[in-house]
Amino acid sequence: MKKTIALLAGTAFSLAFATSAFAEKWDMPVAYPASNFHTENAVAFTKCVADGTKGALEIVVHANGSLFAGNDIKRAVQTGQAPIGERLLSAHANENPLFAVDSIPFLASSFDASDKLWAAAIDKVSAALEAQDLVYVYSVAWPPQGLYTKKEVNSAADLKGVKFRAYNAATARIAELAGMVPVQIEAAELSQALATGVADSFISSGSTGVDSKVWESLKYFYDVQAWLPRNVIFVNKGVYDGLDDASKKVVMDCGAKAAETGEATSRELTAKYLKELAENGMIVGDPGEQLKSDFEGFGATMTEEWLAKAGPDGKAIIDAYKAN
Ligand code: PCA
Repeated sequence: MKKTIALLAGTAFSLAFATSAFAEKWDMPVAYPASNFHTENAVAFTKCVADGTKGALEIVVHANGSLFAGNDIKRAVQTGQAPIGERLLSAHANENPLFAVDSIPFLASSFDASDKLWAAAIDKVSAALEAQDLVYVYSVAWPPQGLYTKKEVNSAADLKGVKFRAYNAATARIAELAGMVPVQIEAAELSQALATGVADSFISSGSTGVDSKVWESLKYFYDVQAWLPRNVIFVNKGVYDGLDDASKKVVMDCGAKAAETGEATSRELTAKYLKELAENGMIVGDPGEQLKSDFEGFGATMTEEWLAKAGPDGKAIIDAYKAN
């Protein structure tokens, strides 16, 4: 009996300690599955923060749009419903064209170019986020974007009338330029959309193709390498301002580390994902000359359109990018 009481007392003590060890707990909604490299990287970020704050700040990642659907995450963090979150920023280009600087076809189509472009854009993008009560923590680029189709495609003309899954305004615009029919679908619903014929084509990375096992519905992947969109991690400004200086520094230092390790992983996995698509029966290869030049034409049109929308800030970013 005595022993039981001692044991119970011990459990109560450790429970009390465990709950008081974390002075603050943040839920972190993300849109992609737990096994996705961005999500794994976000979890590593949360460990870094827990370690750095000696347990004073616990961040819990909620994968696959389970807490908020992808398209709702940014608003949830802006309004304080979630203190921190990860979102594909270009999906919010309707709020500010600067958010889509990473999704202009063929402007920056390698990791090195993507880094250069982001370095040119980051101050203005951060300021735009700050104006929406969001504090930028870090971002990681997806692998280069290619075209998934059911049938062989040699030119944009072959895409006419195809139902196309878009994930942002830029992908919807490409669909429009190619005479396809765009439908906006989150990655979490992609497998379902392909299986039920809601979409027969999309543009994304090998990463999302593997996550969604697209070989179950589609046959071809054309490695167009059109751009590298970014997931951005941000904190609600009021919540961030409420942290003490030491904790703020931990969050930012861990963010800088996550940006680095996340990109290293993204680079390293790019070829592996394409191999996995091929191993599962997909035909993976470069786009033919005509398809490539058709896409480059869309890129030229969309660069003009973006510059017209993004005004002097957009031009300053592109000029700085090209000057380096
Ligand atoms: N995967 C995400 C965005 C870019 C990518 O490679 C998606 O398809 O939703």
